[in-house]
Amino acid sequence: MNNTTTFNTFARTRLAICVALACGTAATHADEMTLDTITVKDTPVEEGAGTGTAIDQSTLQFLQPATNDTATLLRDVPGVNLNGAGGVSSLPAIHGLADDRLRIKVDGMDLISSCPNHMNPPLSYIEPSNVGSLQVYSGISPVSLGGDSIGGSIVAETVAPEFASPGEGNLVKGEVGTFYRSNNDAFGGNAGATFATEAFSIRYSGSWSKANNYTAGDDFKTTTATGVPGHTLPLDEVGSTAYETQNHTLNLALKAGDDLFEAKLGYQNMPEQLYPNQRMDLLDNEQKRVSLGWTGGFDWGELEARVYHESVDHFMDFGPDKRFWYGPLSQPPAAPEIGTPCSPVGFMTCAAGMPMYTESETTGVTLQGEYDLTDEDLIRVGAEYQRYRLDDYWLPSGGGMWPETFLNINDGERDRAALFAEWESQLNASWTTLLGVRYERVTTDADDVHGYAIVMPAPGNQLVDAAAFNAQEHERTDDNVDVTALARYAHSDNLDIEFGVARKVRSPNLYERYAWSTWGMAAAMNNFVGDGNGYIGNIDLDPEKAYTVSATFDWHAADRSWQVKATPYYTRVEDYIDAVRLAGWSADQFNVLQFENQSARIYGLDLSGQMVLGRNDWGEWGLKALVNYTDGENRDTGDDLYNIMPLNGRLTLTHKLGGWDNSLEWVLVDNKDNVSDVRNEVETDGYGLVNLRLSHSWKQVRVDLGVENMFDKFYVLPTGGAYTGQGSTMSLNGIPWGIGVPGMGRSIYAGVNVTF
Ligand SMILES: [Cu+2]
Repeated sequence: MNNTTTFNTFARTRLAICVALACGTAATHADEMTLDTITVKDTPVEEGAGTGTAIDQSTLQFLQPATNDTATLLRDVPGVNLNGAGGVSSLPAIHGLADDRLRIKVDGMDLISSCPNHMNPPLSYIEPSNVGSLQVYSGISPVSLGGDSIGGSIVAETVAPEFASPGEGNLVKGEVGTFYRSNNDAFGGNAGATFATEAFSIRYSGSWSKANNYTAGDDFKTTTATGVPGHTLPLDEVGSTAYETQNHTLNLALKAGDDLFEAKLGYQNMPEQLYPNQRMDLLDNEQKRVSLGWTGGFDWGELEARVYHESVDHFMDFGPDKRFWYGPLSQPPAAPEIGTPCSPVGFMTCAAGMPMYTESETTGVTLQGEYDLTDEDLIRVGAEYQRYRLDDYWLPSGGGMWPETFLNINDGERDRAALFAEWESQLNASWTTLLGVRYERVTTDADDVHGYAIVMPAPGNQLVDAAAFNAQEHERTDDNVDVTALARYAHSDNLDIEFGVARKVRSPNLYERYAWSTWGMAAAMNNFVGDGNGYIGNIDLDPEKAYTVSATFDWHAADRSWQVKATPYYTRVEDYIDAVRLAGWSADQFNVLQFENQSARIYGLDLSGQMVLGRNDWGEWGLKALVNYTDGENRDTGDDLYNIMPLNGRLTLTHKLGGWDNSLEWVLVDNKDNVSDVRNEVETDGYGLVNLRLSHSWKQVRVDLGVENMFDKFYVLPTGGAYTGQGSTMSLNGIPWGIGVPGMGRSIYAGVNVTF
């Protein structure tokens, strides 16, 4: 068994365990349970049946030089699209559900974004070059991998420990890599080193990357903001898209008989990540994490335990592009040079700073066991506990934002305790079932707050709002029950069918419950969706409850030389946390909204296929295709849900010859005219992009060369939110409404990786 082996869905967790064990002791066990072991060749993305998709090493290697944003490694997975954010932290969406609605695990930890703009989502802590495995459960994810989420699950692991082969002495190996991308002068490098004996393994890996703002495609140099006559913004350079980040990990592993002990330490230092769709920029993020794990094999099955701790120090203020005030609209300004010093230039003046701090501590314990009931039945039980503490406060500065410190979330607490059980059963040669139930208790709380002012004058109703918040009981306890039932049916050598139903529950996050200020400026700071609006929390929010039914039909040749998969799905979410209008709401502008439970439904279809075209003197040729369709509606208001990707597809021609591995991609996206009215979401035009990727591998050297957006097409990201990347952002409508964030223009990239 190796990494190019795809298992059926239910054996998927076993693959994860196998990867964690470097396919050692668990391999035999996993093989036993594998009903249908399929080796997929010549395809960068491995697709399991239905819910699970493992992204293989060749795809990871193929995309690594093109991106520092780990979430973008998921771009070929059916049902997944990416919501634009900062340059290294886009938010994956599965079937229209994103962010906290998904369960994203990094090395077994349920990491939480600690920022009122969710600038530090879980995958931003793992650099693409250090991703060892990435698995997506886009349909119904088993309760053992879900919890406190209503969409799918993403399981990311850093590179698994390697041990020396018996009798071959110590293992010493390393790698170094570097890349450059032309559009935004992105440049960086990574290095890794492993030393291992047969029982002990230590691996360090580190990476650094830095990029300037990117430029949009060449069709337009400027665009006129809708509804703001004469006000133009320079859009060739997309403001607030630069970044710089550094990641280090140290992984230790010890093998003793059937036991594996692991310690994983991580450190991130991110000096800058600017945001084109938020009013603030990340100007420092420091994360420290440690995860200790033990996996033991027994006659009856296996046991896995983990303890982890993470601390995050996050700081936001205005990056260089947001420090300018454009002046009166009667005097449209010339395009300011990015990075011009802060002294007044012409009629422009400087925006004062607004220092904002977010600090969190997360501690977790997980225990999971697998018990072999019979040869055909397996029971998986587990318990999890997570303790999360959050402080979000803004130091006094100028412009009404003083003299005290604004307490946005004061001593926030969110604790989860969960128990689950799963029963996996092979009924006969063609039927497998998985039944799971999970109970989770989520308790949230926060202390009393105050704004910048504790006596009059206090702009924005701060005294009244704080008093109203403080008068309420803050603690809330949710008892959440998840149930999933999945079945897989192997109809013939050419057709597999998998189907399932699930109830999944997610409790509100701390910002959704406890962000308290109705002041436009303060509310605009609480926004995880990048739409430019302000949000007010709601203590009385109930957990979201999603009921999903989905099926996957997988037609294929017996040897998988061709394959077509279709996954229709339908989800109804009771108490979906959407936003509602408040007094003063108006069309075609930014507004202050409040979180409210409503009813929503999402349906759609993922279609994917691949075929071998043939082989000639010039190599092996193949074709892959992918189509995603999602439709989301608020059932209470009839409004469309926010940030739903329009119909989109991808056609890829693949080519292999000797050490060459190449592809030509054609990405097609439809117009977006189903938009959220309550959020004044901007419509976007359809577009097509062409990407070319070439790679050549020798024994120790790999070279990648490619061009993305080959024809330098101008386009606007359909789920990239509102462009707020330039000018002073503190006044809710001081920046023009109606502009989406443009995507990147042509970019040529090159990467080299050397192993030794
Ligand atoms: Cu932030």
